[in-house]
Amino acid sequence: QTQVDTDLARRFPPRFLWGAATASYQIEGAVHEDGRGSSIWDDFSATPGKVFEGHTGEVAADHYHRVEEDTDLMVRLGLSAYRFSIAWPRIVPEGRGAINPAGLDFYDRLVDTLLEKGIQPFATLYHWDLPSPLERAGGWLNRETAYAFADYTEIVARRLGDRVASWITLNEPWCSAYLGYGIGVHAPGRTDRQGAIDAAHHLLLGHGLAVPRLRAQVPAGTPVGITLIVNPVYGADERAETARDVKLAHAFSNAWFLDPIYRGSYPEGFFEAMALNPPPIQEGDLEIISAPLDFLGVNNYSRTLIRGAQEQPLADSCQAVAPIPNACYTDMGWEIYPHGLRDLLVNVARDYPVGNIYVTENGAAFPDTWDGGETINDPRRVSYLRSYLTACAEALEQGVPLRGYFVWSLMDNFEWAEGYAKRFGIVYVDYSTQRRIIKESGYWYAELLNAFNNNNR
Ligand code: PNW
Repeated sequence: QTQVDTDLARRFPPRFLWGAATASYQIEGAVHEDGRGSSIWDDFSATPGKVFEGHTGEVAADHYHRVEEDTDLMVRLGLSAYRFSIAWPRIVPEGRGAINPAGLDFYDRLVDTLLEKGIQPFATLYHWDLPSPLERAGGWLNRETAYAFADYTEIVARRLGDRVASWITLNEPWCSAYLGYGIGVHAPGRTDRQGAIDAAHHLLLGHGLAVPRLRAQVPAGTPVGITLIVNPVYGADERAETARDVKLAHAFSNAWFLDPIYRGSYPEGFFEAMALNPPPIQEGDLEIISAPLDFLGVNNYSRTLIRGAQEQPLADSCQAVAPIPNACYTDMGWEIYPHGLRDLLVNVARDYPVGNIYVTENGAAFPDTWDGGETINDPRRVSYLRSYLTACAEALEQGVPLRGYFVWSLMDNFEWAEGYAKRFGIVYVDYSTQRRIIKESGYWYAELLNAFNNNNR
């Protein structure tokens, strides 16, 4: 085992960045402190029936009060980078207008602490916690939200721009648009498929408007990118119906966002195939959306396998998924398919002018239990990470400009609609005491990073 992982470490180039990722609402808690405003996730999780057993982010992993302890953990793990997100309602509690200095102070201190400990801060500006007042005005269905996001971005960048290593505008706009506005399993819980198309456009517009506002505030050369969920799609057979549905599922899962960002147009025939209308695109929007970026952040957990239907093409990649013989699944019910990460990295780097790529999230939920001992045995997470990192090494060997990898997640946290029932951490959180316990996978990751550092010092 150790031998194999020394060999794995050798397959990554000298300047490769090793990190872990989190998001504000999932770990911070302290939702009423220091002038933070309310977000759509506070509202959604307070709505009965929306989140598993009524869990909320009110306390979460209490990271807001544990920056020293949590950054010490990162040092123990040997991380060279940490990806976190900034809570918009802490910075601009009403979404627009008055700035809350205490919110900026929190992230200022986090960034300084990371730098003191030798860890590069990767900041995501929007990981789903939209200020509630903006949602009451229509949320991402309202074009004005895109302008509010760009204003908020400038406020953050003015304060932190001199120290954040790399910036990510949005995390997974597909989830915000489709899960939040299309099928309502995420905040704000709206169910209107046309709404998802419109929300996606305004998210993309917000991203495009934010990019020059960011660049104007940060030192020249500071990398700016976006993080997308990229879900590789495969056909279960050779039938024409399957090929047609694979194409549509790829457009729905990936090209819906990749095409406007990197080609300045939505995928051809996409809205018609979805039996929906194009969003309200104004002149110049696609030029704004396709502003050049320095890197693409890829989040990947699984794949989609399609078996085409005879009549209707699928209008939703969650349907018409083929049963998979001998497949293994995580606690989320997501198939473990490491080749999918290799394939998507190779394909995205071939099909789009992405420049550099980071895997900004990859990881697995398993039902970990703590018996009061020194660590938690999570062998399935170790083998998941090993297999997906092997896929990254293969992509690198095929010439993919992959510059770093962030495991999801640094620690167990509020897994959105699943509440605290799903654990993604390489560090266990005992929510009754907020004690952190490094899992076996955390020790494994630390050893891998140590082997990497020994090879490259
Ligand atoms: C991502 N899907 O969400 C998010 O960026 C994280 O905040 C989250 O905790 C993590 O992955 C694990 O869920 C996703 O339906 C949500 O394919 C849904 C999907 C993928 C990722």
